Amino acid sequence: MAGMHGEAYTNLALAEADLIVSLGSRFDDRLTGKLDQFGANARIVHVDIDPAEIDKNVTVDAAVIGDLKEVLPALTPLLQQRDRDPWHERIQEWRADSARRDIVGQETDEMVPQYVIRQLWEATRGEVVVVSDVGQNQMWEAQYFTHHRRRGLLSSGGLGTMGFALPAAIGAQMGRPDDQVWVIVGDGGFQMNIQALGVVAQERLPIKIAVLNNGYLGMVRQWQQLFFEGRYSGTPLLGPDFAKVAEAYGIAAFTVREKGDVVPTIEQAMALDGPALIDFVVEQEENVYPMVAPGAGVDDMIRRPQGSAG
Ligand SMILES: Cc1ncc(C[n+]2csc(CCOP(=O)(O)OP(=O)(O)O)c2C)c(N)n1
Repeated sequence: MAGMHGEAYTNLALAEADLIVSLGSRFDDRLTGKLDQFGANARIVHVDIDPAEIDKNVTVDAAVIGDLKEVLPALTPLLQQRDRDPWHERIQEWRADSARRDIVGQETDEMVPQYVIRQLWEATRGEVVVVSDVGQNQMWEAQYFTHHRRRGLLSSGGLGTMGFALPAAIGAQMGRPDDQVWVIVGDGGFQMNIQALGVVAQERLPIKIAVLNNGYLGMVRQWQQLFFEGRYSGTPLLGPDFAKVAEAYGIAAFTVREKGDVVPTIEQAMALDGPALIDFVVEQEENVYPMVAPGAGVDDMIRRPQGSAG
């Protein structure tokens, strides 16, 4: 992932690349950062099925309009093999700082949300369909859950619509009845479509729901903390007892407050035949890093403060 919450090495590579080939991206502000700095050292090739996307945000050097299924097989035979080892080595060096994904949360007893997601990945080995919502939970899912299966992740990437995850998971579970479907959602987004638990119960869909409950509209709180001097206006969130709500629908539910209970509870939920909800009451003020501040260049990233838990 590149852009505002992309990996540092991806953004550094974008900033230094001499050629950027974009396959179906609309170059929105969350990817480009400061527009006039984006791809400043690069020629840009833009492949897109929709001609209206070309030169909309970023002026490109070459555009190809078409379906990738046709464009890629036509273009790839024309490419010449070249030695790019030095460039790849450079990227590997930049990449070193993302290695902490494997050890996240080990230095602390606090239950940080990144740890919960990493444990979900470990427990499922990624052999599930994940449906993430919108906000910090969505960014951490992208950073800490490694996907190797086709169509293993559904997310509201374009419009970023909070409340997306639970209804989308209902569709995913109906379309893929043999797969385990996990929802990863914040306490804010979950409350936007919490009534869909009724459909889950009524249709007996075995969806597993992980609520990352930080008691805030976390993504907005993070902006308030970093760019608005900590004025938490409208972001603290009084939620219901999510486990009780789920139980009221006849759905098995757990509340996890201690780090040591994360793995056993995930395993318990996975072993159930029917749906299950886990309310992870996580550390409240964790942030997503790295972060490109709105309007900054993509290589100008705010890094995780030294010694912080996640
Ligand atoms: C329907 C809708 N309203 C508002 C927003 C703007 N927005 C983006 S993230 C976010 C906060 C999300 O909070 P929460 O669901 O608790 O998740 P967290 O960021 O804490 O993981 C908001 C309000 C949005 N994307 N969609």
